[in-house]
Amino acid sequence: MFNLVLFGPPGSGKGTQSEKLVKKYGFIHLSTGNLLREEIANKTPLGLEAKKFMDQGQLVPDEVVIGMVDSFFEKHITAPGFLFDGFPRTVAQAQALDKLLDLRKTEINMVLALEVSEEELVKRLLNRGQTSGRSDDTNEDVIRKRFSVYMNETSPVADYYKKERKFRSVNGEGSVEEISDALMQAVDKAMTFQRSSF
Ligand code: B4P
Repeated sequence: MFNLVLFGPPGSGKGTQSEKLVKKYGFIHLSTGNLLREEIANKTPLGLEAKKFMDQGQLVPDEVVIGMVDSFFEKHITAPGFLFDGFPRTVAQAQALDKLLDLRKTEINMVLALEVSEEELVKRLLNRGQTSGRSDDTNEDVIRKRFSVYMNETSPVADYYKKERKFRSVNGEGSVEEISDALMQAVDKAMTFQRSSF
């Protein structure tokens, strides 16, 4: 089993690149953003609660997100490996994820971070907001708020994985194909290393 975290600020291309990685490696894609948007679309109590935070560019509380991830695992017991997209976003979420994986006798093998400048991120998100209908992408103040939340609450997650020597950065600017080639090279290398160490 190989478990990968795709890490990076809002709009860095996690969703875009996840699709390519899932297609190539057959990972089960776990995007907490997509799961939350599904809850909102279905007007569940969880979705209605989450929407209040998301519309303001805030993170949804850890216990809500962790509970949602736990039930996702229950539905995918025989998964060959997971691609975590937009999760974990806090150190508490990273610790909870380690515990959930430990219970299933597995672990995070690699964290790949997409590096993109803030100006490019704002441009991409405002651009997506014109067509996606996502309320958190249409207002530049909300987008800037999401970046400050990322700096304060999410960037410490990088240090958490750096300590475990699982973290690698990849340039997230360029064409979608250039970036996916770089990500796939890194994954191939880590998978080869994992196989040779057994
Ligand atoms: P997410 O759904 O995770 O979304 P994101 O960070 O905005 O986007 P992503 O990085 O996936 O960007 P994408 O590929 O789509 O989170 C949304 C909200 O949900 C959060 O703000 C938070 O409130 C809540 N949430 C989610 N997970 C949570 C958690 N674990 N804990 C608490 N709260 C949580 O790309 C963006 C745009 O760029 C697209 O339009 C794409 O076409 C374009 N693009 C991609 N690659 C490009 C490239 N190479 N060049 C040019 N454009 C590119």
